Amino acid sequence: MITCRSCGQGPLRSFLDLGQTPLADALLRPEDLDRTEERFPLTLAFCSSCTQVQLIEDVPPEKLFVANYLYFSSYSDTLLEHARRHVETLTGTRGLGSESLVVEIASNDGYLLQHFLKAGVPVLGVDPAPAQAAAAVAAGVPTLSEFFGADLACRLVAEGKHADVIVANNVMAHVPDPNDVVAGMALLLADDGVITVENPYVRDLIQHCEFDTIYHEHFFYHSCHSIKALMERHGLFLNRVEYFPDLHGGTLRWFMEKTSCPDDSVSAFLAGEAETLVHFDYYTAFARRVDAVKTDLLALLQELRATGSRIAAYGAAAKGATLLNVAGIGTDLVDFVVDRNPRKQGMYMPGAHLPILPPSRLLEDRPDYVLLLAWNFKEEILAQQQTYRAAGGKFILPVPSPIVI
Ligand code: DWN
Ligand code: ZN
Repeated sequence: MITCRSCGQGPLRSFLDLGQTPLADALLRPEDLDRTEERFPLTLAFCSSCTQVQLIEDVPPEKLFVANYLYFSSYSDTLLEHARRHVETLTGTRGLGSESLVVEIASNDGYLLQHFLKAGVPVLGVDPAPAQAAAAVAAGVPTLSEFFGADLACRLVAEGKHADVIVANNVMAHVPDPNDVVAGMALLLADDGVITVENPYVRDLIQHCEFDTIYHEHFFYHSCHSIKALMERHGLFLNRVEYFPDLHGGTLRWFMEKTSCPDDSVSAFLAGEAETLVHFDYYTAFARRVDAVKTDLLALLQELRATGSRIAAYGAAAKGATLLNVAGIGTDLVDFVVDRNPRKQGMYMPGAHLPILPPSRLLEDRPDYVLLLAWNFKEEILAQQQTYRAAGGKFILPVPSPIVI
């Protein structure tokens, strides 16, 4: 029996097998194209004991988040504004000031902590990806380039540090040992402090068929029940839930503290989940729906190509790698991907080997259609691409079902 990474029990019941895929963020250099890419099974399962949805197989985090990890948070204005608003609210509601300390786990390039610094609040970032940590330090954000866990928390406490706020955005899906991370949070958090955790909501993944957000970096796919169980195991209590339907395909922000004082949002979400996603039956039809989206998308692209249309894609996103590889979309259907992260330009998508070019190529090459791999930033990207669309260019949204807009 394969046991659950969160509660240590199970059994785990798989409900979606996406095959063997390359690591979604392992973009290729030109000289890598002839080499064999490592592939790993991508299978999603449900824990019968704590209801945590998770991948069955482990890929070592060092393979995922260190060497050539090119995801930088600051390439989305939407995300930057979301982070700024969160900092503004926390600074006000928690009365943060020069005597406070905010720690962010997976602080990336300082995209969020920079706003606390501007408000005069001391910060500490923690991120194992060297390029992102270096970019944060260069931007004036103190950052430790290592993985967060109980060991690092002990060292910080031994230095007399306690966090008034701990922020963990898009990281509690990414850690193979969540109990070590949460134990560290509990150690580091001041007695009257607050932890805010943000992750895509597993309910929206299932409801909107966002199967492309499944990749090896994401060990976990969280619900309020799964986060609550994980946190309570370490003396932390879920006191508030906020929902952002348009962020990353549907994101929840959970607030935890050392004393239990849940507001109505907690009972509302838990009640909704009690009828749905805490039961295995909720997931059993998902595989068939994923197959339908894959089939429909492939048929649409093949039909467009058969009539002589040229197709590109937008967003060298991790979710884009899953979509291309799981649906079997390659250079036979899509000519290239554009992305505004200069570190990704000149590289190639894992598995599908699509070249990654600057967004300017959409107006230069004028493909007839653009498959929007970064659909989670649809509004921001469509707003940027008004000229391309005004000239007749069309976008294809892949999920929840393929449509041309
Ligand atoms: O958990 C994670 C999620 C939240 O974000 C991380 N593991 C990695 C990342 O996943 P992703 O790569 O699917 O994320 P994005 O942010 O959806 O990727 C968007 C891609 O599109 C980035 O490469 C940046 C690019 N982009 C662009 O070229 N022009 C993005 C925007 C908004 C743009 O205007
Ligand atoms: Zn479990």
